[in-house]
Amino acid sequence: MTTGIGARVKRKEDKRFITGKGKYTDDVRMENQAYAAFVRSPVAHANVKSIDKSAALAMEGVVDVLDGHQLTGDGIGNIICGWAVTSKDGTPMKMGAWSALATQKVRYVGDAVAVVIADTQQQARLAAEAVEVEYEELPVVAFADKALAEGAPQIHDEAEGNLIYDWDIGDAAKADAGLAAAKHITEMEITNNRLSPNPMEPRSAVATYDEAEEHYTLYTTSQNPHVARLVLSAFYNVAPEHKLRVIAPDVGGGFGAKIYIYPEEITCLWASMKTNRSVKWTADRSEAFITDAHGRDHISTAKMGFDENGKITGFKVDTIANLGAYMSLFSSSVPTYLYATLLSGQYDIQNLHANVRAVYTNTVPVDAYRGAGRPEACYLIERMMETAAREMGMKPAELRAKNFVKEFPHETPVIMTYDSGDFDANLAQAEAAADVAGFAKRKEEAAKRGKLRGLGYSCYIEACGIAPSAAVGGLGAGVGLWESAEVRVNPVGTIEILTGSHSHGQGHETTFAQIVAERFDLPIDNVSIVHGDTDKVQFGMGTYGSRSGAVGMSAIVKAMDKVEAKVRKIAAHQLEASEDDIVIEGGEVKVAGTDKALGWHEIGLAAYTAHNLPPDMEPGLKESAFYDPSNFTFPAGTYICEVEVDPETGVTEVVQFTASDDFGTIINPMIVEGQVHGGLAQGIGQAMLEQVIYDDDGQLITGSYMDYTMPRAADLPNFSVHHASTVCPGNPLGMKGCGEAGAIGSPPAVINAITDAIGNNDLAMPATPQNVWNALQAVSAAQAAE
Ligand code: MCN
Repeated sequence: MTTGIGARVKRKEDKRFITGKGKYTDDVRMENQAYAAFVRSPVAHANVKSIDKSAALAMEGVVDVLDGHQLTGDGIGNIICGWAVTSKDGTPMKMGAWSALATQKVRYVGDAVAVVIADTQQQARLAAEAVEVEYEELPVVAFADKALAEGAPQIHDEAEGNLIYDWDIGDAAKADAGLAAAKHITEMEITNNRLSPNPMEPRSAVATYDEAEEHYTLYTTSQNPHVARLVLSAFYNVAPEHKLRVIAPDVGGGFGAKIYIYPEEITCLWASMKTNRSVKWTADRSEAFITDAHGRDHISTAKMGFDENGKITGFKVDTIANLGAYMSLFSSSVPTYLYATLLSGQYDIQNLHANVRAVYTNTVPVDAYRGAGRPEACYLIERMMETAAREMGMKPAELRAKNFVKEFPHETPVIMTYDSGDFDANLAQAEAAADVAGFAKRKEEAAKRGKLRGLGYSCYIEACGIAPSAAVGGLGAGVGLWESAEVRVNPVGTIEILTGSHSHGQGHETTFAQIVAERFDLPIDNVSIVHGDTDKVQFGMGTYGSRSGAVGMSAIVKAMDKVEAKVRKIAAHQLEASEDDIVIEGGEVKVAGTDKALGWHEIGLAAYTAHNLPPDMEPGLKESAFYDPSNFTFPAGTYICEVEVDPETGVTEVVQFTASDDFGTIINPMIVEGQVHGGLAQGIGQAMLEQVIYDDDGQLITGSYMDYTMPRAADLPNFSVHHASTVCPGNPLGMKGCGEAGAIGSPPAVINAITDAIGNNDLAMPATPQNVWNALQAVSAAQAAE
């Protein structure tokens, strides 16, 4: 069986995962290990008047109780936001201070004020409850629109009226003119529900301080251990970089929530030095709900104008984005450069303007969650397109196709340059696979069973593999967005790939090995992938924004180019041939057209024995590369959802879901389909079930799986997943990212299908039976009033 590009190779890593042999952070047991339990605010906004540790300190097993004054007193820095966004009036974003342990004020339920270190987890948790904190409660605001209202409680002194920035993109005058010239205008208010990421493995940290070496080691659930080390060192002053090792071992899902360096990791590292004990902390599920960064939470109004032929004349969007109580690491970029820049969708829109106001509220910080900004953009534009088509009496697919971008590269008015795509091909493939032609019959049949059947589209485009570094730097990014790789050919010819990417479910150990096995025509088991340890791997940027394929694998290709060049030189020298005549195949390095050959392992050995290398050649066979892409990649596709609604109860079933995606060159179709399945499950979860709910006091109502509804297998149909790809011109493999597409493209398809079924375009996510039933009642009431 071939294991190269395009092969459905079974995931190498699954043997350890499905036999329970994965090694996760919580599996790490250190000598002399103690446990941390955080003392968290039970109220959403308060001054901290006093902390009485005496009862806790007297309890059995308690090593110490540490607070924010001690932490800041030791010079531990405030938590940073890594992307500077400038308001349209030229002022910088207004960021309030965030200390890992709050000193004077708490700003959300769950904000930590102290940490207990004890011999056992149970002792630490019991003692945390015995720490007496006196809070002077302050008025609370938990909702984005209310946070901007006059007289709303002030959350940070630095951000007057809770406004972090008021930013815009595009041309307002042109968008207004486009709307003024329109024959038809569709206007909508659209909310994007707040979500909790819920990776299967909760966040965890094990920190160890070696007093003799003045060295720290942190095992943690991170998607980017190198960036974690950099930030922990450069900004949080935990330790200089060369005195800090960060290891992200097996990580059980991240979905964005494990990009950030949270208060808990900082505190555990510092506490390990303070107590001279290894300190372990693992969130339980309730703690995860109140500490993991949430996602989405937008309120938008949008107007889209069309001419008499259905061509878009202008598009205007006004969005309020809730960033929670503090600005998390990439929070500022999500509703700006990852959202508004995608509002052109798959369409040729000349006149577009978006305004975004980001606000503080007394809620958990909000940051990137699978898709990050792009699902919000896709949801908005695809709900608008479907609604507009209905209002104008056009077929939704026809309206979209009329406005599709057809030529590439295409520059949008919101700074993106789409490099490739064939949107018509994806639409046609999805329509055929979904049997759209047979829908009317299925609807009729459903009606006989008393069910309302609906069909909804979503034609999504997204941008991933965020790049190039110089361009994103110009937009305010605090980091470069390249990736690094090292290819080590061992003396016996086996190969280790050291990558700055981090796999936490995406199957890198398989796909990365596939491109190496193909390139050097070797068995895939001769290749291993090393990642997630700052002591082993050179600096890298980590995994998020579906970048590991397009960026991480491109760095490997670059390093392989260098290895191959050296291999050719060694072989040409030893076989007395021209480098141009050397071919690498079947585990050998040969001279084309002759029987002269060396085994691949002989080349490896020759490089390290160095007995017979070309003059001036250095021994060894190891090369590294840094790859900075020239552009984002633009995965796109069409999703079609079919639902059945029970009009008596509002209960809705997704009966069919069809996807046609363009991911460029596909390395492993099985892994890619798995990625799409996972993304679809999360997107359908957002559309149908999931929502983080706060009450007016900032108390989290959905703090457990009793209240926060995750999608289960029974809630989902068998997905019908297809590919119609165009090659990405921006990277050597021609790949586009696939890790987020499902979550980005699916929510509008679901809601468009339900609104089609019930005959009411006004339906918010999640489409719970109650919401759907209410929307149905509104239709009946309107009919009765006519
Ligand atoms: N791939 C491929 N062919 C392509 C594109 C990708 O074979 N044309 C393969 C890649 O080699 C890789 C996988 O598909 O094995 C995903 O690649 P890519 O789209 O580059 O995404 P990343 O590896 O960078 O993963 C990040 C992405 C994001 S941003 C989120 S969020 C997410 C996701 O991946 N979180 C996940 N998928 C997840 N899957 C799991 N199981 N767990 C998560 O936390």
